[in-house]
Amino acid sequence: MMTGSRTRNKTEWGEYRPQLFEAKWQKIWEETGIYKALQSSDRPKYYCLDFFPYPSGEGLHVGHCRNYIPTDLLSRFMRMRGYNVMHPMGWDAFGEPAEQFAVSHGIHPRYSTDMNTANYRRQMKLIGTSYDWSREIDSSQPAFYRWTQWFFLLLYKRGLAYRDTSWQWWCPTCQTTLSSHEAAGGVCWRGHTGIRKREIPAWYFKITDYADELILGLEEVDWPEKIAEMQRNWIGRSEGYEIDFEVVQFPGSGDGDNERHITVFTTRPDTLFGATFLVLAPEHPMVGRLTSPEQGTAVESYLVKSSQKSELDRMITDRDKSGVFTGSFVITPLNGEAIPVWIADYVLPGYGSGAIMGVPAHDERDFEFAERYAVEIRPVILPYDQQAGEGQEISQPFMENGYLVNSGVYTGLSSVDAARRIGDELVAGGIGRTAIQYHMRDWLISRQRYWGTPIPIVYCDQCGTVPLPESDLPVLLPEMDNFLPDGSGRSPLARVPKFVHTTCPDCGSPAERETDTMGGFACSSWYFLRFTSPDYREGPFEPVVMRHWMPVDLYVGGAEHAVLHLLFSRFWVKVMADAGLVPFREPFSKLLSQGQLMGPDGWRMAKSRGNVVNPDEIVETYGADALRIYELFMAPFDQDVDWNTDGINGAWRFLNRVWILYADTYSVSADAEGRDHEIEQRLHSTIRQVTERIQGFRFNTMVSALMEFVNFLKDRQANNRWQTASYNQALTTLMLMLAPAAPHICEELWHLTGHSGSVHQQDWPIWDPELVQETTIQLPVHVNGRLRDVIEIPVDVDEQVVTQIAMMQDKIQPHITDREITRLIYVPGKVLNIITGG
Ligand code: ANZ
Ligand code: ZN
Repeated sequence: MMTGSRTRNKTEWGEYRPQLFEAKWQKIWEETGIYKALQSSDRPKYYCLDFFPYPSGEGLHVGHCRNYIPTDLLSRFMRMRGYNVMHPMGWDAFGEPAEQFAVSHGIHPRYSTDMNTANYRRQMKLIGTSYDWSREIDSSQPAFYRWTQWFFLLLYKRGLAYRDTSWQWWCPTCQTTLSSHEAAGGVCWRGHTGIRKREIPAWYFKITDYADELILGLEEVDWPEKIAEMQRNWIGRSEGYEIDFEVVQFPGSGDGDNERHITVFTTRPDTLFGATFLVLAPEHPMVGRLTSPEQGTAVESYLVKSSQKSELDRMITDRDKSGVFTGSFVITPLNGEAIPVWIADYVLPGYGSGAIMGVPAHDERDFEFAERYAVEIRPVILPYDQQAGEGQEISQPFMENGYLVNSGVYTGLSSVDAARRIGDELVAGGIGRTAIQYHMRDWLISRQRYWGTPIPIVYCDQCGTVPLPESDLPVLLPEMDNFLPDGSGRSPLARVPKFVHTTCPDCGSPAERETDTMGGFACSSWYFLRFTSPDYREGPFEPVVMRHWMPVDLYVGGAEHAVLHLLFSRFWVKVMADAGLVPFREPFSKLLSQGQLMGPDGWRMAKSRGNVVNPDEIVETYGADALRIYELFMAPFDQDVDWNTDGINGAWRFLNRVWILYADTYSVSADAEGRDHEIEQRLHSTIRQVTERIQGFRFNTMVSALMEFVNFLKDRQANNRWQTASYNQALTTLMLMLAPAAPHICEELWHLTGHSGSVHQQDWPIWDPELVQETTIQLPVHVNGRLRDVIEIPVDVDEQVVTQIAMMQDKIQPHITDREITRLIYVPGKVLNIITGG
């Protein structure tokens, strides 16, 4: 029986009460600094990063934990695998949400930000995360934002930051500019009507210069295809032609530039002979010159009407296509036909040349427009299976490939050939050029708000726009009591004379500072570099240390940042690489997005809905380990799932079983003798499963492998076959395998069972291939004697389950649907033969 000095009996051991030891271990881990990443080490490095969180006033809810728990598990696992792991945490503290929170609580954002970060930090510790807190950063601190300003200057020096005055949405109620997304539907995102456009100067970053590389670089990284695809679509690279249409005559007045033609951008030159009208965006510079006196009033009122719509609204395809005729005509190249010029707001000013050729027979929007205004719809491409002349009545545009009709010498060619031939002809004649267009726009960075990084630029009457020298950084955000915007369209900083008035660093004469601040995406575009040397003062990062850690090996966060943060930071890193600052061109080697955790009612957790589950309460009732196990087990990592209280109960019961197992049976391994081959086989199979499932981000099945193993050990105990060295070895190894997922209970057990050091600093167990049982087998499936598929099945399932799995397979289904299954022949583990009748 149980012998040995370190053995305890069950009553001494006590019940599983995580509240008694979780906080204790958290404190010890912090004091002993076991999660500190080493600045230099012979171990291979592993940089595991969570998206930079904005510390909201509401604190963490259990949904956020679905991001932090898996990365924490992985960091712990990699440490045990012998890696020097850096797992840091910091705060994306600047920006409008933080400012809004401060406003609504009547406090200063500095104060509320510090309060909220303290709460986040506390909660993250509460759930047992292993962050290296010595690297904590806060983007709203001068020690951080001076380098954000430094990067602004870098972009400026490289010609990638410029100031431009353009029309932007403005909400008179909020007294600030809005992005086009925030202005969708002509209503402010906060519900205010009466928004209008306002011409405001702003700073832009030239991300479009990197459009091609931002697409190509996606091939180099291990990212979810869904997110890569969103980036490609957002960048929207499109190859086509610019084609010039000669204007017949200019009826209107306007700036007398000598432009004689209108250029359109098209991806479909093969449809040229089907162009029955030309359309200008309302903002097109030639609108005035092309408008005839008779059409003047109609055009004028149309321009006013369309200036009220948001860009998003104009792009939506199912909206009514409205427009107005200018009174002018142009000549279609190659066929010499005169076609009318219209103005319509479904053509956008910022894309291509802001003008299109309308081909209603082959383009959806042109089709709707032509139907509404009774413009001719002339098919020039027919499906291969349709005879020319047949079915002239068109009820919808034909947008596929086909062969050409009504197209002069090109008639009869396939549309693909025709596109090339017509394109070549236009280029040869000097009326066309190949062109590449991108949907992505330059990145507007100016915000007329207080709580952000000041832009390090001054305006001097003598020298114009002057970037500040590095030695003048940081430009400190001035203290302000009332930091609300005042409706002037200028940033609140403009009201601080001591901030605004300065001297020009070039000539010394009086100058004014830029008063806008940068949007928060500037801070998050480089913060991951700062973690490598958070206290470094000579630059944004210490170059040698940065090279050791970067790029980030694993980056985890929500998919909602797919085309914002994840694109902006790739752009900044490419600029840094071109400036020779970093030796890589992609910051995040591997990216993963967790599924969303919905409230118990199936809705997105929101305070207003009252369905937010708070980790504080869960930890208090069940302990942090139960929360962690539940969140890992609830669903595959990337799937959405609802919170369920039964689930957290189940997680607690599992840990309680583990606890009791040790309390009942743990004896010091040195004391028990004898080996048990079956236990060893199960143990090594489990090590393999757990290891491979962690590596594959299959945490839910990783937990189930551990549960099965615990059940197996319980059975052994029930059958009184546990007093062996093998059994004790299994218990010791189980603590190691469970430690990354449930760090507290394992540390407590580690010490209760007489071990020293931290369980988290032990080596990860390795499996002996000779002892690993195959857990699945490949089973050939025949239908009526012919091999149709080979399926993977668990070793120990019965005929009924095997048949069920087999019948669901895509390769089997066609051979059994609508047929009666007359016989099943199953040779266990060897073959399944399905015999059908009829
Ligand atoms: C004639 C045509 C015929 C077109 C046809 C399409 C189909 P992507 O792929 O997005 O680049 N277009 C060009 N500039 C535009 C603008 N500023 N606003 C709105 N639409 C614009 O789309 C390129 C196509 O979008 C172009 O090819 C043009 O319509 C339209 F059967 O030209 B197409
Ligand atoms: Zn000057």
